[in-house]
Order: sequence, then structure tokens, then C-alpha cells
Amino acid sequence: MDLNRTNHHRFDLKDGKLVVAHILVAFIALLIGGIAGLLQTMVKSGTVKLPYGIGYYELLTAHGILMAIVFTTYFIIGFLYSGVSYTLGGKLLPIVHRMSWLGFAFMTAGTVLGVIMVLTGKASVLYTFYAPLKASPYFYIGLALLVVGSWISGWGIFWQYKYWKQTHQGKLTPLFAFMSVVTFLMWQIATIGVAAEVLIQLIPWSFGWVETINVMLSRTLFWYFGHPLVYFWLMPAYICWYVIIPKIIGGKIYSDALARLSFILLLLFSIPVGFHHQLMEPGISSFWKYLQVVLTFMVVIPSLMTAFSLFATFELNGRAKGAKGLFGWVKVMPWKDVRFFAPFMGMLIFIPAGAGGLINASNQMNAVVHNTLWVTGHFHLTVATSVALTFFGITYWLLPVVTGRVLTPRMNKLGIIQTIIWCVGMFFMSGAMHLVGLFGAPRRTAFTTYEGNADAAAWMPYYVFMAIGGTVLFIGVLLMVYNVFALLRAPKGVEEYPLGEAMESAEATPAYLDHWRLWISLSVLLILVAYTIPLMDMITSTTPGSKGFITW
Ligand code: HEM
Ligand SMILES: [Cu+2]
Repeated sequence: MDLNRTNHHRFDLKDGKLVVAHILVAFIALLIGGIAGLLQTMVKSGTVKLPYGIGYYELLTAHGILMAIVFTTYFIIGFLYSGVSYTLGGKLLPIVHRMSWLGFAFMTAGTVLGVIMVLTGKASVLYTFYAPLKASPYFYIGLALLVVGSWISGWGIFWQYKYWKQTHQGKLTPLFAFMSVVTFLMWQIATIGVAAEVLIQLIPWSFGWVETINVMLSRTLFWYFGHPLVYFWLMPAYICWYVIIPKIIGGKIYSDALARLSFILLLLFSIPVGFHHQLMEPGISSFWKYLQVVLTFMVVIPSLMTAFSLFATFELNGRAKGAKGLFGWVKVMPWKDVRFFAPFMGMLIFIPAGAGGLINASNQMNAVVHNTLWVTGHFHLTVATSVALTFFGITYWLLPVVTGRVLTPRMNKLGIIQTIIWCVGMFFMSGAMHLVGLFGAPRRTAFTTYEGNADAAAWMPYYVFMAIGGTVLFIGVLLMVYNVFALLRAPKGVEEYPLGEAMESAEATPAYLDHWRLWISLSVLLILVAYTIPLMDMITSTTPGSKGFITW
């Protein structure tokens, strides 16, 4: 695509296989998850009845897990490994290469086991697997394998980074690699919560070794992980926005230091905030909820820093190319380049998506939208559009780069069409979800008329719009999966890895940003402040535990 092909080196094709393996699993998950999603919208609107005794909650569990956990995690690991390989020496160390394949093997074993349990109806507990809903122990074991696999892959990234630093004393680490390390550090700290929940609580309980489970504790451990999970999706998208997009538009990274600082802030403020998902829980005192909501709103700072820095890049780039006025830069953007267009639509949609998130995190407004389809509408904008479109946009150059192929004009065009289809589908589906949620329609429900209730009848037209949007989206899924396979058969050639460089006039990056011990300690400290006392209360409280329920 780009003529600017001087001073670049070829991607290591052995590492490329690793990347392709991850990306392929991600898109297979997207395909199966997409079929489930389409069926959900059909069932809810009363258009189809599920055949062969398939349960709605079976589908919904499969959808949530395949989309929110499998698609995202595999894509992220594939993408980050590509950048780590490319920027930290041009090749993974043999041991790191092996660690990554080992992580892949663990994750895939876990995914297959977990998905089989879901599809055979033994784990219809939704992707949040809230107790006291109980699944087969093998479902939880699958989850544990998936998490452990992702740890091993994360350790590989740390290893490569450490090696690079040792062999490049006094040099600034590449921005892409720095951001990958922060992302996996955050993941490492956050997944301790869900690992504890699964290993200490859910597995012994579902095997029947213990009779009851402490529900409040399990939910708290889940959300200790569940909120940072959304940042685990977002941070790789931010890597694309900060590091990749400037290169694609022919500009420069606005500020290397600002980008690093915003990632450090995300590390600090994405974990001690899980209670904002538990605002309606009776067993947590309002003081701790309040404290965690305050910490939640701190995430506004790195988010606005990111927005500022992106638009600064756009505007400076525009001015350098002669654009004038407040919005003159818009004209010089490469709208016809899918590598830019898809992530840009993701960024744009992140503006309303983020605003909706502020509503969800505010106690009083949360009371209105809690557990309604509004929430589902919200995360179909964030993860299923901002993040997903960014990942799609990455795919168009990543697969050619790591396989030694080129992005053809035809594929580029199909990519633009795919992006538009996705935005249109999501406009209808997510828009209808937001609106009907405000009228009180609950999420996570199969078809029902609530015994002919008039209020519920008024929701039906919105469900129909959801189904229309869902159908358009599903076409988008099919086209995307087609594109992935077509990219893997594209003509051989050399495609550039679009890696941005910082502006010459930017301030030098201060050394303290690379002070891992400081940032990890601060992060742990904030977590201890936010969680120690409420967790102690939950562990020592004398409220009775719950036995398991298998309702579907
Ligand atoms: C073809 C595209 C898609 C369609 C038609 C679709 C449709 C739906 C519908 C109708 C629901 C709500 C069902 C209910 O609450 O009863 C849902 C839930 C959900 N979707 Fe999607 N979706 C699509 C793509 C995605 C993507 C790409 C992601 C994430 C990357 C995603 C993540 C989720 C999650 C996490 C839930 C919540 C599951 C739960 O409540 O347990 N979806 N989807
Ligand atoms: Cu959250």
C-alpha cells in the first residue's frame, strides 16, 4: 500500500506462523459466536424457535465466551507478539517462541474443553459464570487452562523485553513493546482474582467437595478481574491508535512520553474499580462503592489524554500537508485505506460508547439501566465495535506482513465495505438495545411476552430492529471471515509493518516511566486500599453460603 518502504526489515516468518495461528482461532471464534449472536436476536424477536432442544442460555453463554474472551484474547496475543517480535530484535528468542506456543496450547485446550461443555448444555452459566449458577467442573477447568495459557504467553513477552533491555543498556525501549508489557502486567495482576475464584471456590464446589459457596466473595473476585478485562481489550486497540495509525496517515506520534504515561495510568486505575459493576449489590457498604467509583472516574484522564494525543496527531499531520482551519485535517486523511478507516470508525464510536460508560458507572443512573439491554447496547459499542473494528483494521496489514504477502486494492475495498456494514448493523442493533433498555427491557432473556403484558409488548418493535441490525452484522462477520482467508492467499510480496515514530520536537521521554517496580507497587497499593477491608468483611462474614443451582 505504502511507497514509503525504505529502512524496514522483513518480518520473521517463523514468528509469523505463531501470529497467524492466534489470529485464525480468533476469527473462528468470531464466526461461531456470530452465529449464536444472530440466533439470539432472532429468538428475542420471536422470529425463530431454537430446534433440537438448544437452550437460549447455552447460545448466550457460547456467544459471550467466544466473542468477549476467545476472539479478543487470541487476537491480542497474536497482535502483541507480532509487535514484540518486530520491535525487540526482529525475532523472538527461541525460548520465548516456545513459551508462546505452549501458552497457545494451554489456551486452546482450555477453550475447546470449555466450549464443548457449553455446547453440550453442561455450562449454561453465561460468560460471567456467576455463582450460584453451577456448571460442570470441566467448564471451570477449561477456563483455568485458558487463563494459565495467557499467563505463559505474557511471561514470554516479559522475557523478550528484559533480554532486549539487557542488550541495549541505556536505550529507550520501543513504544509498542513498552505498551505490550504494561498490558500484560495489568492482565497478570487482574487475572489473579478470577484464578482465585475458579480454583479456590468454583472447582471444589462444582465437584461437590464443598457444599456451599460464598456468592458475594465470588462475584467480587470476578469483577476484580472483569473490569480490567475491558482494559485488556482496549489497550491493544490503543496501541494501534497511538503507534500504528500515525504511520498509516503519514504523520508522527504526538508524544512518546504522553503515550507511556497514559498506559501507566491505565495500569493503576483499571484494577481497583470492580465495585462499579456491583453498585446494586446489597452486601457492600456504600463507602467502598463510592471510593471505587471515584477511582473509576480517574480513567477519564488517560482516556482524554489518548483522545487529545490522537487528534493532535491528526491535526499536525493535516497542517503539515497544507490543511487549514479547525477541521481542515479531515480532508487529508486516507479515508480509502482500510488500515486507517476501520480503526478510525472504532475511535469515533468510542466517543458515545465512553459517554454511556460514565452513565453506567454513576450510582444513581446505574439504578435505571442496571441489567437492562442498555448495558448490552453499551458493550456492543465498546468491545464489539471500537475494539473489534480496530482489530479488523489491524488484520488487513498484519496478516500480509507476517506471511510475506501484500494487501491488494481489492481486499482493501472489501475491508472498507466490511467496516461500513459493521457500523450500519451496529447502529441498528446497539441503538435499539440502548433505547429499549431505557424502557426497562431486561438483558439476558429469551423470547417472552410476560403473559401478554402491555409494557413488554411495546418492546417488541425494538427487538425487531435488533434482529435487523443483527442480520446486517452477521453479514459483516461472514465478510470478515472471508477477508481473513483471502488475505492468507494474497499475492506474495512485502508489506510494511506500519510503526509510527515520535515527533522530533516532542520532549524526551523521562526515565521514571520505565520504573516497573514503582508502578507495580503503586498499583498493588491502590488495590489493597480499595479491596482489603471489604474482602475481609466478605471472608469473615457469617452469611450462609449457597448451594449450586442448575436452571437450564
Ligand atoms: C453478529 C454480531 C453480533 C450479534 C448479532 C450480537 C448479538 C447479541 C445479543 C442479541 C446479545 C444479548 C442477548 C441477551 O441479553 O439476551 C448479545 C450479548 C453479548 N454480546 Fe453480542 N452480538 C454480536 C457481536 C458481538 C461481538 C463482536 C462481541 C464482542 C467482541 C459481543 C459480545 C457480547 C457479550 C459479552 C454479550 C453478553 C452476554 C451475556 O449477557 O452473558 N457480541 N449479543
Ligand atoms: Cu467496568
